[in-house]
Amino acid sequence: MLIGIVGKPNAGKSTFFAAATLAPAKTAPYPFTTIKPNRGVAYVRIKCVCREFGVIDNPKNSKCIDGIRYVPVELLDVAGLVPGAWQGRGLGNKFLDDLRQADALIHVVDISGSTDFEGKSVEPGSHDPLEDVKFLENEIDMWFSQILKRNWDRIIRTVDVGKSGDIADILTQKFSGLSIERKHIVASMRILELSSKPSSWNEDDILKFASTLRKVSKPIIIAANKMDLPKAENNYNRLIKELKNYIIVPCFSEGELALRRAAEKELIRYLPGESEFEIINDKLLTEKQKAALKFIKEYLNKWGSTGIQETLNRTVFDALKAISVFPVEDPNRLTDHYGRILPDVFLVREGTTTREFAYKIHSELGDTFIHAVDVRTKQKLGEDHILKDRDVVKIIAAKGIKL
Ligand SMILES: Nc1nc2c(ncn2[C@@H]2O[C@H](COP(=O)(O)OP(=O)(O)OP(=O)(O)O)[C@@H](O)[C@H]2O)c(=O)[nH]1
Ligand SMILES: [Mg+2]
Repeated sequence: MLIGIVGKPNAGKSTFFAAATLAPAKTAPYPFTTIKPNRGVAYVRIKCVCREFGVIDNPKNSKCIDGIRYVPVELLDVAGLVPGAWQGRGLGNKFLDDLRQADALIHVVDISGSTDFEGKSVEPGSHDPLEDVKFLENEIDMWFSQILKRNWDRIIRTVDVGKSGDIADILTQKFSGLSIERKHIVASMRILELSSKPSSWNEDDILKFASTLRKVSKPIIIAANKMDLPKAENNYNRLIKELKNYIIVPCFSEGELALRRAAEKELIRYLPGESEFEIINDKLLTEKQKAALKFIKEYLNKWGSTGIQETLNRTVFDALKAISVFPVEDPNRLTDHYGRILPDVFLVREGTTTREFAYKIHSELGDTFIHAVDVRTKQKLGEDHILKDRDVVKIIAAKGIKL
């Protein structure tokens, strides 16, 4: 799963990225600090099944701390987006190109309103973050609609000739580089009740289709960042009222980054997503660090967490509707071929079947799939069986494939 971090310059995208991944990323209080995208691994938190089965696990593709599994997802931090990016303004097209493979987008918004559209510092509260939400969506909609408009005459002709499939096939081809599937195209056409003859679509239909396709294929969740600054709370309350159907998470990226770095240096004990931390040794801290930690503690008391972990989890589980599935080779000992207990957990989309899951583990396992076994009930599951969240399964295949 690849999640893109987007937003205007100076909103705190790289700070969010660095806090979530602990990968080095340059951050600075001016626009266009990031030019080349940063790619790194972050983790979503889920309740592991180890306690339920009463085992001590040996995770391979993830981590387990105190019965909580941290499952990897990839993050991509890209350059800031300015109005007109779809026409090439700022670092426009490059930014959009970098996002092609993303499954979902986290929109980092400066909720304190202390940066303008171009990311320049302004009086806190003087810029309206609601405008940022609208402009970002519009940029991506325009980018999608350009892909269509540029090719529209050819799309009409290809559909008329009828050799390359129907309109959904042809549009799927046009968007194939953007991690967009046929089902997204079909769903968008159905929502808008669009005709299967592109010659009858007008300009407005194309725009609406682009916008719906964007919503269906690349869900956006809003990280209301810089919540620690003045004016942020007012703006946040206004946004959740105005944007009722959006997922909006209050975030303090700078605070999370400070906590993660302090935990790495063993100055504090802190697990991402927790509502508290513990100072290991007061004497190792400078006065400045103590003051910063005091400020962060007050923030956590008020907001419950820094919001970074919640943003990641809600992107994966609410926006992308993923579920977690644990494959094992030995259904009694819950081990893989090497005797590791509950080694892996995979994030897959809701609706994934056992055979599709087998393909996700290994293409050969998918090709030679016979059936699966539900480890809890020992029931046999056919290839079309739809998996549930936290399922533990054994895949039986024709050839012995080592998990
Ligand atoms: N007060 C506060 N400042 C923050 C927070 N997150 C980021 N910042 C500051 O905002 C400024 C911009 O942060 P970056 O992470 O470089 O922003 P960006 O969106 O990656 O910017 P570009 O790469 O230029 O597009 C830096 O000075 C950060 O320290 C936050 O949660 N609170
Ligand atoms: Mg940046």
